[in-house]
Amino acid sequence: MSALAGASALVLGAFVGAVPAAAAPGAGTAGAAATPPDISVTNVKQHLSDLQTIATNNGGNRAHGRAGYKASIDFVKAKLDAAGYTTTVQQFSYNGTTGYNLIADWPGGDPNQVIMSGSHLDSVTSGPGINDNGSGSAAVLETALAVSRAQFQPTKHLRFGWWGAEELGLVGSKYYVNNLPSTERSKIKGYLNFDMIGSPNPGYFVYDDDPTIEQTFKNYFAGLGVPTEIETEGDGRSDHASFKNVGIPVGGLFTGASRTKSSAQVQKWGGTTTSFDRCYHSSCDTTSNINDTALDRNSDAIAYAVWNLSAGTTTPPDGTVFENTADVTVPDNGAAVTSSVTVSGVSGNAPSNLAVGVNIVHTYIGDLVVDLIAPDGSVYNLHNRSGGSTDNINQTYTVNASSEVANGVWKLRVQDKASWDTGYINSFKLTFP
Ligand code: DTR
Ligand code: ZN
Ligand code: ZN
Repeated sequence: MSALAGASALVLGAFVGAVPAAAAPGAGTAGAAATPPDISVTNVKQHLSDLQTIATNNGGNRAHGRAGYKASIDFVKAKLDAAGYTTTVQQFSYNGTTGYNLIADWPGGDPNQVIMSGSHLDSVTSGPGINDNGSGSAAVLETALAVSRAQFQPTKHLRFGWWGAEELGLVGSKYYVNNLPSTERSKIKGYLNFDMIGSPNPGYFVYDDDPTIEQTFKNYFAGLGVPTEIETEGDGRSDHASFKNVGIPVGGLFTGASRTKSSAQVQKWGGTTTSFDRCYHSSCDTTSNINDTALDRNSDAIAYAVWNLSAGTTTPPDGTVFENTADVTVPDNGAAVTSSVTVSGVSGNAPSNLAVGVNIVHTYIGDLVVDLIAPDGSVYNLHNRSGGSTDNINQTYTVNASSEVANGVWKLRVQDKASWDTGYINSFKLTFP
């Protein structure tokens, strides 16, 4: 049995979720939020092609109770077993037929802090369900495989799920949650849902549920320069509702279904003022019903969220630190310049004692005005032309930022407002105690 071969089990309805004790094999990247890898859209599309073949070979669909669904479960499970996951197939019965959930645990991480990502794997009976929801299933699969390839060992425990019978009313995910003892439910610190993330005429929607998860996804798309909108029709419309209903923080991404893209949205995202997915729940929901750019961006967003949200809240002794050490020249008697840090994975608001580390190299600090700018644009003045000919500012300011949401882009703004002396921002650091 190779070091990577995973253990697996067929569970007939007991709860699923005990965290395997053994650590993942290999050295891996322990603890901090190492940079997530790029998720290969080529690999994701290969999974979609395989799911298409499964549907074609099994009556044209992958619906609950049909051969194509069980073949889809077996396909995903085989890849995860080979990648070192501990997989469990959970059976349930609905409409007189057997349904299946697939749960995959990545060995290691804090068993009391679980970050779970999931997608429904079933299609409707009228077609192969490649966007709905091969797209989410394939992207989550490829992210899980990327975790294995990286031998990623985050602070928190990673779990992945593929749900049965979502199209019949979130049946599989409800069964999973309802069979989790409350002690196990409380260990799930976040559930990320991905249902239709490759729509041919895509929008970029972020679920407006848990603020930390929402901000994490928004940070990712902000980094791409891609505008997002809040998902307004999502409540209750997919598997995240099963988790939200028992108090588990949820979030997710969506590129749209049968609703029509507005002209304002066309301005924002391109495409046409037609439905986001004209093949929603139709036989034409095939591999040609996918926008590769949307699939690629959302696949990378999944990896970004998994890597960042699993970094852990076990605050290091000196607090959770976000720092930018890039030098930024401050023009003499000129325009203001900024240094930014993106805060993510910190729940709720910033503290009343936010530590703001400022290091500015300058030969006359009496020229300088220095401000902290919160993500919502609020200005906190740190230094206002005092100090005369003193050299350099190297100081930690304590700011009461308790009215500010912690996650988002924070900026240090510096302006030189008198002639003859110059300098640069050497570093900007925020410490959340
Ligand atoms: N219910 C999903 C598709 C769907 C429709 N609206 C939303 C909003 C958010 C996520 C998913 C959806 C399905 O048909 O599988
Ligand atoms: Zn559907
Ligand atoms: Zn769906």
